[in-house]
Amino acid sequence: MHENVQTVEKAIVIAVGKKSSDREAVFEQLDELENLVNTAGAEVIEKIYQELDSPNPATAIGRGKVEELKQLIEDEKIQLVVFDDELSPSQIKNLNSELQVKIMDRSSLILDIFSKHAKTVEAKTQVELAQYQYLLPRLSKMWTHLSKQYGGVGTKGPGETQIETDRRVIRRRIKQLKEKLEQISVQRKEQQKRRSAITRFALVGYTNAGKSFLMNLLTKANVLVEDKLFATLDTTVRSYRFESGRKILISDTVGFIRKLPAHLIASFRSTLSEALESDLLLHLVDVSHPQFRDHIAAVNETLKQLKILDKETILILNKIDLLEDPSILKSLKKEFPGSVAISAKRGINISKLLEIMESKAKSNTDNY
Ligand SMILES: Nc1nc2c(ncn2[C@@H]2O[C@H](COP(=O)(O)OP(=O)(O)OP(=O)(O)O)[C@@H](O)[C@H]2O)c(=O)[nH]1
Ligand SMILES: [Mg+2]
Repeated sequence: MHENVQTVEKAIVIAVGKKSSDREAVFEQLDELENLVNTAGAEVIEKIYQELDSPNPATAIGRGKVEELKQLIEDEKIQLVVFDDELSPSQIKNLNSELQVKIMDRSSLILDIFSKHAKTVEAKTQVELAQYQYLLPRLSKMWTHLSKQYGGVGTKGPGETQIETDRRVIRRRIKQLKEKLEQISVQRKEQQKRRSAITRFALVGYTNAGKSFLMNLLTKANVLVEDKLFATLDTTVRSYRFESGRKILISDTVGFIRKLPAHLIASFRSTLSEALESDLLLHLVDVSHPQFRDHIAAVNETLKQLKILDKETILILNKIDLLEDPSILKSLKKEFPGSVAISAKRGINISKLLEIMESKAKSNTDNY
């Protein structure tokens, strides 16, 4: 749906929070938003945090801040402003006409990244579905302003076709996309049925936790590993054989993030079906990240939305090579009993992890 990035756009990221908010957490969230903006191909020039008791219904930020922004946009030649929280259609409209630059919120930014990273037919179909679902409720307000407002990073606006489209056309397209995904999911179910006798592990976790790295280490799957958000948008399944000869399947899939748009999660059900259908989850966490506890909560929240509730889960504390002080590891083990601490990169504790996985696989098949 979007063109490629031609020039690096300059961006501002903004968060609005209550006076009582934990400032450190808010700035971490702004850092994450900056990371998302970079991943989408733009450069963050300024990070702004405004404390307000409640967001301004017209412009999210206060009147004075809007004026301040205008000046900054002019001085720094800013082309994009991204808000951490979801904006209402009228807020987008007002901000756009005041500031005369592209306005995005976290949801539309994530959608933009997904659309850029989608490679397979399945991922592309799911992203397109999510984009239309994001657009549909915003259509009435955004209608005449669509050309200016709905566009990804590095694009001037939507494709020409979108401007001309009306709801009916979009609804029809949504229906087609859903049918296409249904077909893909039937094929996937067939494959899954054929493999049902073997215990299946699904890697899940926050984006950039190291899922694909661990997948490659264990199975030589050769999936893409990158120090960027949402490197993986597909699902890869590979078999692994323990030294005893016992075989299991491991899947690697799309990572999660806080405030992942609900329609995006819904659209990705097909890709996530491997996790939905698995016997056990391997929940991988990057414990070197200062906000990793929030990451665990965000992943659990997403699993809940996907109705993956009581699946047996092994919590894997990854990237322990980056912990500065060994005493941190000790207290983490106390805090997360039953977890296993590893470094996929340095190969630390992998045999311990495999031992736990094998014993879980054994009791899983014994239950048949
Ligand atoms: N220092 C360190 N880096 C690691 C470790 N494991 C993975 N990484 C790095 O973390 C980054 C992200 O790894 P990926 O495997 O792509 O992460 P992912 O969880 O698959 O991320 P998404 O596909 O975006 O959801 C890469 O740069 C890896 O090299 C580890 O144990 N220690
Ligand atoms: Mg990955």
